[in-house]
Order: sequence, then C-alpha cells, then structure tokens
Amino acid sequence: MATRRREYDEDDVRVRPGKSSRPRTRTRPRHADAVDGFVIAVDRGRYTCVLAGADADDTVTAMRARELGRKSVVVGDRVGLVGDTSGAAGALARIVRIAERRSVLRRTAEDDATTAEGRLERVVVANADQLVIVSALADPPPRTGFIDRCLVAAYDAGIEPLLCLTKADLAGPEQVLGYYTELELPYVLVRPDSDLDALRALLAGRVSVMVGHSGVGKSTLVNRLVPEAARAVGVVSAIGRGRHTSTSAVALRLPPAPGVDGDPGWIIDTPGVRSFGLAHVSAESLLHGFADLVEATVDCPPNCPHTADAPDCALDAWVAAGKADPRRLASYRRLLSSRSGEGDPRGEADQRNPGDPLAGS
Ligand SMILES: Nc1nc2c(ncn2[C@@H]2O[C@H](COP(=O)(O)OP(=O)(O)OP(=O)(O)O)[C@@H](O)[C@H]2O)c(=O)[nH]1
Ligand SMILES: [Mg+2]
Repeated sequence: MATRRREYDEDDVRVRPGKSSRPRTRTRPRHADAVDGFVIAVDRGRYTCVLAGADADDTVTAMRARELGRKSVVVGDRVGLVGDTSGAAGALARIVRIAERRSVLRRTAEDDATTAEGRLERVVVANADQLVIVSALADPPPRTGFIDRCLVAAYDAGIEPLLCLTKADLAGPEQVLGYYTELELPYVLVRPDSDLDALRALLAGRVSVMVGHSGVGKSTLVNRLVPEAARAVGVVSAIGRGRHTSTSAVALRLPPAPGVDGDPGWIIDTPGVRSFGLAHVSAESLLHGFADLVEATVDCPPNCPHTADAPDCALDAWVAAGKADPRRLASYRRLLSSRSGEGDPRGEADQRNPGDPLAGS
C-alpha cells in the first residue's frame, strides 16, 4: 500500500560533505551490476540480506556503502548490492542503494514532540504490508491503550492492522473484542494447540511485522509458523512482564500456506516494546487511527481540538448516542493529552483509569 503523504526522516536532512581528499567525479558509478536483495536482519553495522529469487537460507552479509550517506537501512528494506555477493563465509557485500519504501513503520520513545525523547524516532521496519498487533489475553494482561496506539501507527504508516490475541488458553477474548466492536478490526485467536491456518492465510503473500509487549508470545508464534526459525523464547516474570528475550528485528520467510498459491510472504519478529510513542504522528492521523470516532467530527466546530474541555466537541454527543464506546473516546483523549506533555504515556492503567483495568498502554 502506498504511503499517504511524503514522510520526512533523517534521510532528508542535508548533510554537508566532509572535507574529502577524493576528487568529486560528476559521473558517479551507477552500479548497473548491483543485484537486488531484501534485508532480513541488522546487527552492529552488518546487514543480512537474501538475494531476489534465492532461498531464505542463502544469505549475504553486507555493509553500507559510504555513498549512502546517512540513510538508514532497516529490516524490510529492498536494496542493491555490489561486491562479494557469494554469501561465502567471510564474504562482505556493499549496499549501494535503497529502493523507495512502500511503507515505513516508526515509533518514538515518547509522545511529546517537544522533548528529546519525543524527537528520538526509530524506524521499526520498512515495506511492511500488515501490522500484526500481538497481545496476550493474560500473562501479561492485554492493554487496549497499547493496541490503540498500534492502530494509530498502522494508519499513519499506511499498513493494515491485524489483531493477534495469544494465550487464549489462559483467558477469554470477550473483554478485548468487546472494546473493538464498532471497528471492523480483523483478529485471530491463538492458543498453544490451535491450528494456525486462518493466520497463515492472512499472512500469505505479504510482509507482516509483529509488534507487542515483551512476553506476549511473538517469538513463540514465529517458531510455530516457521519451524526452522529457532527464535529464542523467554519466560514471563511473576509480575507479568516479559524479559525482552528478542533484541533485534528479524524477517523470516513463511512456508507455503496450505491451499494458497504464490509468494508465501514474510513475517518479521521484533523485540518487545514498553511503549509505542506517537510523537511523529500528526493530530489528523491520530484521529484517523480511531475509525469509529472520525465520522462524528464533521459536526464539530471549526478547529475543534476534540479534547474533553473543548466546547461543543461532537464526539461527546456521538458517544452519548451509543455510536462508539466511551472507553475509545477516553483512549483517544488520553493520547491527545500525552502528546501535549500532560500525561505519562507509560503510566499504569490502574493508576489513571481505575474503572478500566485494560486501558493501559
Ligand atoms: N499459556 C501460553 N503461553 C504462551 C503462549 N504463547 C507463548 N507463551 C509463553 O509466553 C512466554 C513468552 O513468550 P515469547 O515468545 O518469548 O514472547 P515474546 O513476545 O517473543 O517476548 P520478547 O521477545 O521479550 O518481546 C513463553 O514462556 C511462552 O512459552 C500461549 O499461547 N499460551
Ligand atoms: Mg521474542
């Protein structure tokens, strides 16, 4: 899916070239011989790539060519490679170009763009088609505030969301699904003994990236989907927190889905995140992440900020008329206020939302 608008990132910053003794040539090598690769892992300046058409087992290790400047290369990038692309032990290729990205999934450390953390923006992955929001139904407990943030990030990045509720053997999904009734949010339920056919069909032919808190079972699921993945799996501590077992994002090629022809697709496992900061998301996109609320705002006064104290904000009447869940409006307004630095985005649900134990982020 195409991104909705021009996205700026650090690649857009003009970097003045350093004093170089090398003469600047006007005819730069075009690297017509570059071969296409897909970045599946990044580790300390080394990029693991799979060449187009090759087996996922045949990987090439590469470094960035100096001519890329400050452009970052992330998992999911489609790149051009030159040099030793044999994949032999010790061989090192060079990434000389990055193809235009279909999508860019970002998150910030905090919500408030006026703070240093708020400006610290991370590209999670490039070129994902689908954001698989993984939430456990228990251990750790689901947090709808977190899921709502992921939905906003997915909308902003132009990536389709899929809710994946794990540990369905420990608790039922009714409360979480009840919260999303007004949204046509696709979801799958996963328990250790469930067959994964429905999920496999939804993943087929696409690049999907999993995000979720630590310990929700992302790597466990990836290991079931891709048996040779051998992703490390951690235990959840007594206080219901994962141990941040996975430390970097890795893309794995899915095996062919039963009954589905063509490209089986890729699944990207990512490290558990504590928060999904949204400082990079415009106020407009924030609202569009709440598809069940956006329709109401046509009746708002011009330039309505939609905050709880905004006079005549049509969202209040919309919720009062039963057209959306009041908890969704509360969640949207919490995001609005944490962006302006009024709230702590990582505050615990029970401190801030005594009536709604699931609402934390
Ligand atoms: N009961 C139950 N336990 C599960 C399920 N899925 C995963 N687990 C357990 O949850 C724990 C954490 O699983 P991981 O796969 O390491 O979680 P993760 O999301 O990859 O965590 P990070 O890598 O830290 O982000 C492990 O002890 C798993 O065995 C499930 O469906 N049911
Ligand atoms: Mg993991």
